[in-house]
Amino acid sequence: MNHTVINHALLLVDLQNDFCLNGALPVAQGDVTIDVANVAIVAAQKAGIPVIASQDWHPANHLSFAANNPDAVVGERGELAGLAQTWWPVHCVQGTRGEEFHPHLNREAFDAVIQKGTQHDIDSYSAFFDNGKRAATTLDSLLRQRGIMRFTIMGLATDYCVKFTVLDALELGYDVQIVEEGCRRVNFQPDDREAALADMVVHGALRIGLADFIAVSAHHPV
Ligand code: VGL
Ligand code: ZN
Repeated sequence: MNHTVINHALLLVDLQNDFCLNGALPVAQGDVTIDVANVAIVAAQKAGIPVIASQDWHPANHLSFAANNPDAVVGERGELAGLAQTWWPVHCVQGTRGEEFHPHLNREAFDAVIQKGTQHDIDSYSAFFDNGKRAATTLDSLLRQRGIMRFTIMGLATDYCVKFTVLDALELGYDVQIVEEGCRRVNFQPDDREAALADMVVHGALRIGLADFIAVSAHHPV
């Protein structure tokens, strides 16, 4: 039989303290995603699938923080860098506990960490580009160097960083699978509800379960 080998990666989005219980920008049930990620990591390691994590990593003066803008209110929308911007509480500030990966997450398993949101004057939801697509992270080149055009993704939050990462990936030609139970929503705006997952699927992503990833990875050539 003639097998076409397509290299695969596991991409874990922003599994950091500030998006979990008692964090600065807690996502409801965000902690559940840590356990899901740890199970997926075991399956990935068995299959030789690299584990890549993104990390929201802002300087203290980041202008997406409501506190750094006169009149900005957390959860409301304004404009930043000529783009629509939701104002956030101060979160994931470099050098703080909030920016660190959740203590239960098996971070020793990470092959690479992609930091984003480091430019103070523009936000960056996607792990590929900032929101204005002015600058790219190293994620695309890292994946291409390894011949990886397919990845399974999960993390926080479904309606922001997962969604924007997935939409960029699809545009860049990646084959993307989303582990539904490994994602949770911020849901700040009422229209964020089901829209995020539906958007990703409409653009070509596949919704899968953790069990599907485990089954598929078992057949991945090491
Ligand atoms: C995120 C809002 C602000 C995320 C990051 O990781 O989804 N959301 N910064
Ligand atoms: Zn952020």
